[in-house]
Amino acid sequence: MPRHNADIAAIFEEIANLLEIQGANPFRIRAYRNAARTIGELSTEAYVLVEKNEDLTRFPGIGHDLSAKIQEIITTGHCSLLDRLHTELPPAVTELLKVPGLGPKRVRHLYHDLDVQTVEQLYCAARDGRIRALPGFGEKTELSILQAVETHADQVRPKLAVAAQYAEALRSHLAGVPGVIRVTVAGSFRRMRETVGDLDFIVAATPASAVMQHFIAYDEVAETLAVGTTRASVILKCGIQVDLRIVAEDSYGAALLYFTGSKAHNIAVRQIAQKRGLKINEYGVYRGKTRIAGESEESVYHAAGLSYIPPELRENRGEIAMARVGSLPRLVELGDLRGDLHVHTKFTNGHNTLREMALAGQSLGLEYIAITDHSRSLTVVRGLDPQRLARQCMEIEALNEELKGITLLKGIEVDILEDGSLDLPDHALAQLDLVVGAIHSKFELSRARQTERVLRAMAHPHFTMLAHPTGRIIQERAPCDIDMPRIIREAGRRGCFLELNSQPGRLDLLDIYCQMAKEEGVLVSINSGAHSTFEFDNLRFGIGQARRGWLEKQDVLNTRPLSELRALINRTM
Ligand code: DGT
Ligand code: CA
Ligand code: CA
Repeated sequence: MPRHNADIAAIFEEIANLLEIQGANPFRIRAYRNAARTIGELSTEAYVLVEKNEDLTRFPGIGHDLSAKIQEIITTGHCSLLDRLHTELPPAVTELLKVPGLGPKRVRHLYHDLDVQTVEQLYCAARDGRIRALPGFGEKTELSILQAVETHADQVRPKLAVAAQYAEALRSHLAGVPGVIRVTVAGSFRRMRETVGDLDFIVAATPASAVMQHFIAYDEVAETLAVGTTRASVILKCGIQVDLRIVAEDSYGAALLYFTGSKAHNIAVRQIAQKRGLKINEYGVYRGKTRIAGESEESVYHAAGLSYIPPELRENRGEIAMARVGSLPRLVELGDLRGDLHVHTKFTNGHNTLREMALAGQSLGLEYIAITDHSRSLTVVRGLDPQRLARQCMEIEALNEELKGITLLKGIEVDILEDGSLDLPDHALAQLDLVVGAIHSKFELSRARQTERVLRAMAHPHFTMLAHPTGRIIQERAPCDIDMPRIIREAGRRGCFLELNSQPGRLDLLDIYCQMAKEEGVLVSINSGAHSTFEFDNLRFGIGQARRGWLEKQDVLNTRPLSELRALINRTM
């Protein structure tokens, strides 16, 4: 069983952490962190690339040494460097780094001075007052460690895109078992929540099928928590729990509906059915003892007098009332997208050339992509100054002359500076088809100042779209404190747009704000923010978030054909 990208990234990340705790050379540590990021963001599995004999060193930050390590992990499942580090430091110490406020230096002290190796030991040491005496800690730090450990427990939900790697592999494993008729990953995964607690598999199989044995014997299973004839729970090696339910074919719909949830949605549907004298459970819909529905989800909803409700809407946020009167939205689909309005290239921190990105977009069936590299104040990625931007524009024009079937739009992801001004002069912005503004610094400003900052940027006559509007990174950085309802209204007034960035760690605009944008008539652009040709694939996660936000095709800017798009982004103010 080959290792997934998320596994490889996790190994590199762990190496970086262990090296950091050991006080190794910072360049060496950074090399592993960069490699973890590169591999983690690839949407094509590295083992597929290796099978095709693709040269991994063409990815930035992957030299011969790291490429060899990737191959080692793929073929053996191990990394000898990590194995060696584990003999020098207990693996659990890296867990300590996840506790907010603990960096490698502090972890080094905790380990060497107090022999603290696990989060539990950390908790005990803090509670016993042993930590305050360590150099660089003190009583206040001890208290905040105690509080951090107490809240640490709910930080472990994997991101949807990470869960997807494991879910899809296990899904095809089970689908190949003789006697298996259908397999669906239900639960929050099917509802496309941005993180998932566990994976809920529903399998329809013939009575003779050995699907349960195949599930337990799956070689990514680390531990079996419970196993019966129709249900089981296991923990995968990556730490994700999987619950399995095996059902008869004629109960498949009822089981799927039940285990897709959400719980609040299920309860509300059941109450409606009760008023019609019906009982719904995971086996079907019953009037008295007679089963009247259950083979498909549609049949269950119809029995309750509801139209079919797509999984992403099943959060009891008003979808049931709409299904009753048959006026649910027709949610946007991946195939509706005509273009992508946020794409990076080698000019800054992207991995591919303009041409490579254009061809990749075209092969996905896109009609246009906007090139939006970073602006100069982001020096770490060599952000564009006016001269380099002008050069990029010339290259884009030349490519547009040459390429058929795909159009590159000239854009920029311009930094919104602390005072709300844009990071490039007007004459540089004026030559562009669109200006995507984004915050990459000063996330901690007060609500009033942060809101003013963005409003001022949007008031700029060349401003087209606000990228990843809240700035949150899942489990890393909270959304910045900003008056989103006001930003959304102002975008509507000024004819600006909001991005829904599809990167798995962003998924920003958040679903609730998508709904708000829709109500205000502000179009949302579902963009990949791709840094390589492989990241266009992330658009499906952006689509998931948009669907959770009730967006329809007409609510999404980049479902428009190019000619209509041009009219919309051409601000005449
Ligand atoms: P997660 O795993 O925390 O991301 O969220 P879910 O929604 O996948 O929750 P999970 O795995 O606990 O259960 C899967 C579905 O099973 C859930 O969405 C609804 C259904 N379910 C679980 N427990 C109950 C329950 O006590 N009552 C009802 N009505 N449904 C339940
Ligand atoms: Ca679940
Ligand atoms: Ca579950």
